[in-house]
Amino acid sequence: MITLYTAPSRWGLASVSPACMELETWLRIAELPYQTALATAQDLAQAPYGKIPFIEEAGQKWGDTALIIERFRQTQGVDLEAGLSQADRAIALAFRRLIKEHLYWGGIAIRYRDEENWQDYQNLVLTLVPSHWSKAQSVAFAEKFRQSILQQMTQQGLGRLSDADLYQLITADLQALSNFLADKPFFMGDRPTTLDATAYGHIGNFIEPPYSSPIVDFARQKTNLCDHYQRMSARFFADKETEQKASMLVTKLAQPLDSALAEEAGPIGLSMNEL
Ligand SMILES: N[C@@H](CCC(=O)N[C@@H](CS)C(=O)NCC(=O)O)C(=O)O
Repeated sequence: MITLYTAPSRWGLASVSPACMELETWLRIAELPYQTALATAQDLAQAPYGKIPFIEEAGQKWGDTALIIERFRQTQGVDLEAGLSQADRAIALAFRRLIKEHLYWGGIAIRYRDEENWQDYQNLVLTLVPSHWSKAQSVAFAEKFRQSILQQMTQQGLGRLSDADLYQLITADLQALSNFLADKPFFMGDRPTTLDATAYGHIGNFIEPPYSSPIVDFARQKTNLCDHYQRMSARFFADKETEQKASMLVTKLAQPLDSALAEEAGPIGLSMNEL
């Protein structure tokens, strides 16, 4: 059995890590059975390439989404690109790189560079921390993690840009994706391919979290990208949505009714009628 080491599921997303959500979606499109494990700080430190997602299979760990997918292509004979021409494969690969190597950093800026959003997002980073750590240790870990991610963004180059310049470049990526998807059900036509898994994991992580940013506003206005996100959720994650709604209901019913009702219902939140 494949174990996928991933980040927590929130806001209706399979994972708050776009790359983890991409790989989980790919496994579902490919219909490969897997189980998930929440990565801890220690898992991350020992992960191949020091990042999530990674998988464990038959006692061996494998890292990097693209390499894992390639490995499954070779070992399991799964090729989601089967039937695409060489030119279409090249286009799909270029879009995947655009999403993972460029657009991704726009999402990093929203969570890690914006002070207000970070105040909330750090709670998710803290889920990596073992429960026996003290509060001071945990807070220090979250801050160090933040600085390491922001440093990666500076080294990549996009971290050196002003918010206005970053907006210009990142929204151009979103516009290009929207133009390319146009009115097709999936990026490469009638069937989902790896690019749909990549786009789904990343676009979802822009539009679902309750973080304010002009980039998020722009993404939410791209109706065909939002519709693609909904289509992928309904087709591949209908079970997770039901699961999350059920666990939110239990949490809300455990709260005093007034505060549960006062809470704003997010994209997967419960409306007052559902309560
Ligand atoms: N190219 C890698 C990128 C993975 C990646 O960037 N993972 C992030 C979470 S989305 C991570 O582990 N960041 C922690 C770190 O860089 O220390 C893949 O697609 O698997």
